[in-house]
Amino acid sequence: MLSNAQIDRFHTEGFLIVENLLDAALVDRLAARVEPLFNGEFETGVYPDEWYWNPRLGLPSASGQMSNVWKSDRTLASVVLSEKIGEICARLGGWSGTRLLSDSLWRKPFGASETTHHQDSMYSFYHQPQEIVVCWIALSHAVPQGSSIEYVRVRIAGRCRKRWRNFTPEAAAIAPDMEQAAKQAGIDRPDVVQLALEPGSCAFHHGHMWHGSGKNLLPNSIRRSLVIAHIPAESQFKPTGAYVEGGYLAGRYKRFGDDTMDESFFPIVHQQTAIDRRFSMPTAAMRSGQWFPDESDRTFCGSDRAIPRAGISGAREIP
Ligand SMILES: O=C(O)CCC(=O)C(=O)O
Repeated sequence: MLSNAQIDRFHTEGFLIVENLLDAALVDRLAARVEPLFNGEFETGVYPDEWYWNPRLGLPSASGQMSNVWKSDRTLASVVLSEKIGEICARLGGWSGTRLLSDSLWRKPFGASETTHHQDSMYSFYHQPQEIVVCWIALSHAVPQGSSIEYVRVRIAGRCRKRWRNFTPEAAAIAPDMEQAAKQAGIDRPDVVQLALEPGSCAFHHGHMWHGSGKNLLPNSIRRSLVIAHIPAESQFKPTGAYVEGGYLAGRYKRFGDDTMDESFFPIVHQQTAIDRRFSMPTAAMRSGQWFPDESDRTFCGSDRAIPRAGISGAREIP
């Protein structure tokens, strides 16, 4: 599954590239569903939760995005609900199980605008424990200039010489733009790394990881990606009555007086057995030990290391 070195890299860098997560035949099947879906062809008869852009109304160069498309299409569901991906997220997050929070399908043709830098944890406030690990899968060649995902180089606080405690979702909520948030945190020139990923390769990132994508500057190209956001299996909604900024996507499925997250909307995709759980001890120790002493230390900060070349930090150890 994942080596300790990969898990260590994720915790140090905030993201981890895994090459060839999906095989070529599956990627082709997924990619073949993108145009029909944006055209409104929902195989199951269930609409996705969000649907921005369709070929009848949208400008040809506009970005298309759908949320929770797994409900609409079985090919997409086979990957979004994948136990393997859920297990990887559990290993990276140090969880005993994984629950799907949401997916996001992206279609960015030539000329499509940037996705501004943000932290996914800014938009995923309505569950606790408030943790999130995200998998960004390339469904087409993802290259710099072609709107590939890009990360702001960071390190977990415990590993830094200096701690920028303000570089948190809360700070970002005050100053939504990444550079502004970085400046507030004392980071003058945040490093941005643009990934190059083959179709089927992916990057896992921590919910606090600043990321986005540039404009698609490559003529005759459509950049496609599938993004899956996972949370710990035991997650619940925050107690009834709490106002939760950015809680809209998940919050619409909250039942009155009930904090449980309904399996129909937030399915558990992976659950460790009691025997397996022994093997997560080092990760659990990391979470409760020196790396994450408390919630406030779950803060990313800038790195003094060289920007990695895309693709080199991945591994091929996924079965
Ligand atoms: O693929 C992209 O352009 C951005 C995806 C993203 O940042 C997200 O879904 O949160």
